[in-house]
Amino acid sequence: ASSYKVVVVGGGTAGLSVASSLSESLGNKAVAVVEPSDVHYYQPLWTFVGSGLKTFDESKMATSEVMPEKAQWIKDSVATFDPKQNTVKLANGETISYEYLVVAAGIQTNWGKIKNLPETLGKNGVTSNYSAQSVQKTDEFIKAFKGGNALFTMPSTPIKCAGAPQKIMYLAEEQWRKAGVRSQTDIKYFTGLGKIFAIDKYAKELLKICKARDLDINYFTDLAEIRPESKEAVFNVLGGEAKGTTLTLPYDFLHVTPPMGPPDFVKSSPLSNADGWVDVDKDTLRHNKFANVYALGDCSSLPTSKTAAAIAAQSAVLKNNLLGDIFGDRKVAKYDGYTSCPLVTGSDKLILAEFSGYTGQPLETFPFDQSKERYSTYFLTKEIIPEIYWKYMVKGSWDGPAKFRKLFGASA
Ligand code: FAD
Ligand code: UQ1
Repeated sequence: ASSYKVVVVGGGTAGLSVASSLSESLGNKAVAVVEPSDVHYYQPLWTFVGSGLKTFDESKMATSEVMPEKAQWIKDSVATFDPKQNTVKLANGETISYEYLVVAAGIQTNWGKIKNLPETLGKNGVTSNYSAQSVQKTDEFIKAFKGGNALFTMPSTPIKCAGAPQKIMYLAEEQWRKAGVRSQTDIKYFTGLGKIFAIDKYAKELLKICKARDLDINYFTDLAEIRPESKEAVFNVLGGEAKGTTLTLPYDFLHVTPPMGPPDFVKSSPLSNADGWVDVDKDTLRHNKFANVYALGDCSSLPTSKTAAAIAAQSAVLKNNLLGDIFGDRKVAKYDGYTSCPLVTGSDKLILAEFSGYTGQPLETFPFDQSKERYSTYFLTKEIIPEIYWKYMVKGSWDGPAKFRKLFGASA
């Protein structure tokens, strides 16, 4: 069996941000990245792709181009973990051994949990920005829409980028207004949760926008089924007076955010906690049972909201602590729960939520109130951060904006 100093499982945002620096520090072929996909996606761009503000091509890069030069790319999936033996087994049956393991396998989108969704996605007005296969359909269906009932959903499960299900609603509403079909259109948002956004500072502003733009927000209402023949969506009501009943509504346009959860192969492994996520310490990112295992990003148990922005901060902590294990030359670093969600509210404005998922307190970079809609933060998110991602983050040299926050002396 082949053997590596470090095996990284997953070459997405989290895996590459770790593997690039580690392979620089540890030398040629000391680090292996197990990643089955030929294509690497910058998923945060999909909000812009789904609204026609960026092209799909701008969101992708060949994996071969972003894979760190000194890392060994193993183009396969991990099937099982055996942390007692320090090995992983690949789908092709091969076993690989490691001294240190980093799990960065992302979150699993469970399309099949909504009845009829897999077969209706991308057809007759049903779409989702959460898939490379359907994100361009969102733009197509928004532009073709001639009025009627437009529904946007958010599930009750944890998801990546908790703001994305509503960002596309704001962008669609603006387009329909400009196209002159808004007055014939009823827009409804359904979330399985009890709030529009977890942090009140931003939720308050978002609710003002929804009110002003006549967007009807419904809580504890979780999409369960699509009936493509009658063009109806069926929701389970999870709270309030109608709890336990279902709600059936006609749609002409339906943007679905599918339920998500830990990847099956993580959930069924000895690495998972009771909820199925890789069970790591929230400060150090080290596994709670296996000391030579770390995890970060969407597949981890870290109790903060799952974003690329969070990974920038996590990655710096993980690399420090793992290299500390190897070289014994540095202090333990701790992750503060930083995460960010650029809430696009139109084609020229955005609310830049930045906060700690650990304290629930804002951790804003800039010395102005980021809960107000601005063009500057829109431009930053659409034009600057993608550059940062491709030039620095996948190369391991973007730790997030904490140093700018300290420089500007803004909040906390
Ligand atoms: P991923 O980047 O998804 O990578 C996981 C990798 O693991 C994949 O490459 C996959 O092929 C691989 N893998 C899976 N199974 C296996 C296996 N068995 N073996 C080996 N490899 C495997 N974040 C922000 O910060 N800001 C935003 O504005 C934002 N907007 C978003 C909008 C949308 C529509 C979406 C979908 C996401 C958005 N995000 C945003 C979230 C962000 O994209 C994710 O949080 C981030 O990509 C997670 O990184 P990850 O490495 O954990 O997972
Ligand atoms: C960020 O660092 C990041 O990762 C590259 C994102 O992912 C797309 C983000 O959306 C945001 C907002 C940040 C935070 C960066 C700054 C400059 C505030």
